[in-house]
Amino acid sequence: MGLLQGKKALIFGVANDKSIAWAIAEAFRKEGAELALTYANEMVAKRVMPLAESVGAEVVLPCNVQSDADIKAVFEAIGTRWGGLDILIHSVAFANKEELKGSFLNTSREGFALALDISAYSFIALAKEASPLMQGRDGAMLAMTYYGGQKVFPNYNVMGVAKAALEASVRYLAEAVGPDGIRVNAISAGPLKTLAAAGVGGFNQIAGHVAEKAPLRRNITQEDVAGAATYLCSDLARGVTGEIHFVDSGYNIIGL
Ligand code: 1JT
Repeated sequence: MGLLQGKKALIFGVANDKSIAWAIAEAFRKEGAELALTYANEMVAKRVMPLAESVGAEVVLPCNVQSDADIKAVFEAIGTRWGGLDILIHSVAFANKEELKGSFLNTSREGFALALDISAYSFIALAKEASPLMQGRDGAMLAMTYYGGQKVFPNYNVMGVAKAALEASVRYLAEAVGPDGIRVNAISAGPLKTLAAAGVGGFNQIAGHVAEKAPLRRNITQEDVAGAATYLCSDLARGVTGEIHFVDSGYNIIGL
C-alpha cells in the first residue's frame, strides 16, 4: 500500500513540468494520494491543465495567492469536493527581477511587500483556510525554502528576507496548529533548474559551486525533494513538526 494511500493533497505552485510542486504531485500520486492543483494565472494554465489531467487531479483551479477571494474559492471547492484535507503543499515565491540582483540596499518598500506577501504571508493565509478541513485527520503542511533565508547569498536579497519570514512562520504555525494534530514543516532545497531559477543571473555558477563543494558532490533533483516531501507528509513523520529539512546534498553543513 502506498505511503499516502487515500490522503487528499492540495498543491500550490505547479507552473510547468520542472516545478518542484509537479515532482511532488507525481510522487504523491504514486504513493496513492488524491490530488488537487492550483496555478498562479492564465499564462501557466495551458501548461498546467495537461499535467493535472495526467495525474487525475480532481480539482484544478486558478489561485493568485495575493487574493483572499481566490484563496477562499479554492478551499470552498475542496470542502465541497472532499469534505476534508490531509496535505497542503506551498511551493510559491515571487520577487521583482530587478531586486534579485545587485545591492540589497536597492530593495524598495513595494518590492519588499510584494516578495513577502507572495512568498511568506500566503503560507499563513493558506494554513488558516486549510486547518478547519484538517481537523481530526493528522494533517501535514509543507513549504519550500532556500538556504538564502539563513545565510547571505549574492543577489538573493529580498527573497532571503522572505524565506527567513517563511521559515519563522513554519515554526509559529507548527505551534498554532500542533494541538489539532497538524504538522508544519519546510524543505530547504538546493539550487534547482526551475522556472524561478531561469530568471536568475549566475545560476549555473551557483549550481556548479554546490556540485563541487557539497558532501554528495552533485546537485539535487526535483525527485530528491519529492522523496523528502513524501516522507514529511506521510505518517512516517508523525513526530516531526516545525522543522526546516535540508535537501541540498549536505551543502549547508560545510563551513569552508
Ligand atoms: C524565487 C526565484 C525564489 C528564484 C529562487 C527562489 N528560491 C530559490 N531560487 C533560486 C535561486 C536564486 C538565487 C540564488 C540561488 C537560488 C526567482 C523568482 C522569484 C522567486 O542566489 C544565490 C538568486
